[in-house]
Amino acid sequence: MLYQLSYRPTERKNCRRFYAIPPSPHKQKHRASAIAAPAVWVYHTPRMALPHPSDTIAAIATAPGEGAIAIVRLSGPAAYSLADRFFRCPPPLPSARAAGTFIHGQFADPDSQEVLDDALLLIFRAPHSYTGEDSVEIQCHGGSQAARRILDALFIAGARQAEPGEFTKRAFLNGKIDLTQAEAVLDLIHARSERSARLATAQLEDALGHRIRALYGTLLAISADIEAMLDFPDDELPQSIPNEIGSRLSAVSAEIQALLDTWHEGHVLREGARVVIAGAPNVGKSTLLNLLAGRDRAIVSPHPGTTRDTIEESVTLQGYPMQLVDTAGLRVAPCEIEQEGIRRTHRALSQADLCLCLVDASQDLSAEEESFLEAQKSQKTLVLLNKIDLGQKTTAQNLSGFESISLSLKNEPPIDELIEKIIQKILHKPSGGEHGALAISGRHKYALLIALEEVKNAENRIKTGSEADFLPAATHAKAALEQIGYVFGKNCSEEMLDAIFSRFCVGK
Ligand SMILES: Nc1nc2c(ncn2[C@@H]2O[C@H](COP(=O)(O)OP(=O)(O)OP(=O)(O)O)[C@@H](O)[C@H]2O)c(=O)[nH]1
Ligand SMILES: [Mg+2]
Repeated sequence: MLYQLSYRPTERKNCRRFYAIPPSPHKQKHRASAIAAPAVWVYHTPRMALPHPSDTIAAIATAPGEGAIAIVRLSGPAAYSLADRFFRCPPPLPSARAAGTFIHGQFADPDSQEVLDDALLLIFRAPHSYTGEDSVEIQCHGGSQAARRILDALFIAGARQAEPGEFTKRAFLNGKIDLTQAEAVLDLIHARSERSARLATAQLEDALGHRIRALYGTLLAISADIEAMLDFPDDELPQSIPNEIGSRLSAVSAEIQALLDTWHEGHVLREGARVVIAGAPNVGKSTLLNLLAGRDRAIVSPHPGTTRDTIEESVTLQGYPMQLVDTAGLRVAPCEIEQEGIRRTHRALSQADLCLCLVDASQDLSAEEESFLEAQKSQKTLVLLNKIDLGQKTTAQNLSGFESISLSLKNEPPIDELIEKIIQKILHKPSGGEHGALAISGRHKYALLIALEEVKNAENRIKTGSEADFLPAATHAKAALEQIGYVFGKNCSEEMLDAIFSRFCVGK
């Protein structure tokens, strides 16, 4: 029931407005005119119970190894009492200090009086902390011992080792961030390029969550209006209402599709793209790998069959992380080693986000090249017509159905144009298309694909204008809402959250 969603007028900052039809069953005329009238505010973040709300958790937040400082995090109801017990400093006690205060002192065992380290203590007060709970951070000397000893002392005094991602999970469960923002924390830690980091930061700033929650709010309002239509006697419902709701559902589909279109970019920025360089022997594959890698990674020689194994190289092209894979030339191979290399080429091609198919354009296409290109028609492929300094017998006209670039990798190749084309092909972007500041992940894509299907089903039902179709339409709209809710973390199961947060490191 819509009106049972939690209503928190005092926390409007965290609320989203949505529209619904008033619930009175006796005022049908009023209800018809009230479609799209403002009704209630819905709190957008989940209010699940913490798995162990009384636990105070602790962990080392800095990476293992030698470094200038290490940080121990402590969060939960006993954070201040533990700080008071262990941290020796001039009065007042840490618990009496203001939030945001840094205190210099000594972390010492209160029983043995042994000083474990000279340290700084930083105070955070609920709800204005990372987790939303009372927390402290202890900055001690780096290396393997100081932080470990402090942590062990906290464990003996009753704190518990934090699970991977538990600080961020608490932030999510306490309503500090939504699930897209929690995932952005992980994206930022794993960012492989500046562009990946920029995407993660934008998501952390709520760019994606804001849009998804707006979508949820819009669909929630539509869903409420479909429910209200169910109470109308068939002959009294003006056809304009199903038509209007159908158009609003169509706008929701378009918004979901627009979000789905950002997946390619998100996939490349998060996981990197696999770009496989393939073609006949001696066409210049290794030359291309070396050019894009900016170093002599693979052996280049005029002897066909030089590269026999796959050779991988990580590069970042215009901020997009990529794994380049040079391969053995495709031909009927004379020896077993080369045959195995060609098998590996086919395996690499089956996992590729893009195939760069090189052709010696100074020659006609061979029968093998034609059949290889035929097989590549269903894959994302960019053909590079190389060696045009030696003349050009194969041109773009010989390659119907493929995008191609004519070049000479030996003589001032148009490297910027080539890289731009590679990125366009991988991202599914038209020439000159903008690269967005928002991109969904595989998890979001999965939920949004189901949501899109459900919204389209709801739209098809509503547009019939038949009363018998309204209930199925309402069911489809609800199913879509559930999926969109999963994206920002509404009503997620404990298993779903565990699967997400277990990918975090301990201390985050
Ligand atoms: N003239 C000319 N020669 C080129 C060009 N690109 C590459 N080559 C030469 O072609 C030969 C083969 O180049 P590679 O990069 O080893 O070719 P490959 O496709 O990796 O060959 P395999 O590993 O044997 O399959 C080398 O002598 C290169 O210098 C080009 O644009 N023009
Ligand atoms: Mg080679």
